[in-house]
Amino acid sequence: MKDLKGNYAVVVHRHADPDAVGAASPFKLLGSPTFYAPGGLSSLGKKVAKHAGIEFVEEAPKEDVIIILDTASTSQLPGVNLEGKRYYRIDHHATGNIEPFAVDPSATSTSEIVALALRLLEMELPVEISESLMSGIIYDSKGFRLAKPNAFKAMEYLSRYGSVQRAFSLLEAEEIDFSKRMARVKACERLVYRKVKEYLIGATRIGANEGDVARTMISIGLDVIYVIREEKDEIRVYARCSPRILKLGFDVSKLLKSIGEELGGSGGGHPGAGGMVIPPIEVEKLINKLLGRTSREIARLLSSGGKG
Ligand SMILES: [Mn+2]
Repeated sequence: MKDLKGNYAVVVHRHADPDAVGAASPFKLLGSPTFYAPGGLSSLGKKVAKHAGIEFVEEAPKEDVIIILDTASTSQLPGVNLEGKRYYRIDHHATGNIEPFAVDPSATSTSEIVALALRLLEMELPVEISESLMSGIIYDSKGFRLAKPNAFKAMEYLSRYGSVQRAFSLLEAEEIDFSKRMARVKACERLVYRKVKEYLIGATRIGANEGDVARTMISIGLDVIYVIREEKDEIRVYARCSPRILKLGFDVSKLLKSIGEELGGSGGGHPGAGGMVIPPIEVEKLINKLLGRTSREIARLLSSGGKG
């Protein structure tokens, strides 16, 4: 592609993941690209970008030639206008409103498509590029669980130039920071829980990191958790559910909507994750109400045989 000789843009989707970033990495070997992530990078995406030695700008590209990676639709590219530009979409997503250039829906990752093209060109790769591409393949194939022969063909080529082990370690989450660990421990200390048959429901209070605390409480074994955060003139409640209780037909958003309205506020969300904002009340009372109503709802679902 003669377009890749001079200045051009490489663009990845919002919250770009290791596959998008991995697929972008070898372009730094071709001409003088600028890398754009108009919707930012995910935390693992950042880790891979750092490893690859590329910096992304969080804005819309200015260049006339654009390589679009791992992105099928303009809704994934906030603020980007493709009109009048020469663009090339390299991707493994089948459907979207961006004209395809090299799109293979049978590939498990965009990194795989890019790696196989480099393999055809018999490119010798720097170690950080081969490892970034491998991490993209590993990430999107869910650790090879979804991989097809071409993913291994790409891995065979890439592993000549880098370490598979380092590619895996790029995908390990960063160490949890102190404030998060502190919030998790406090949430456990303040946990109030009840057992309803074989289900565990609970509530806790915390001043920050509600989302992480809620996920942690589900991962330690609760089926429904309410994380309460008291602010100056309101109380916020975050809720999460286990897949186990969702199978029963439990919908926490309905419950929070009705309790929220009763208490002069509002609530909603999805069956498995919801929120509620209400005027200040005594937290003990609120916990009793949340757990009481949740127990009754579970009992009702169990007696009606679920899904009702
Ligand atoms: Mn992908």
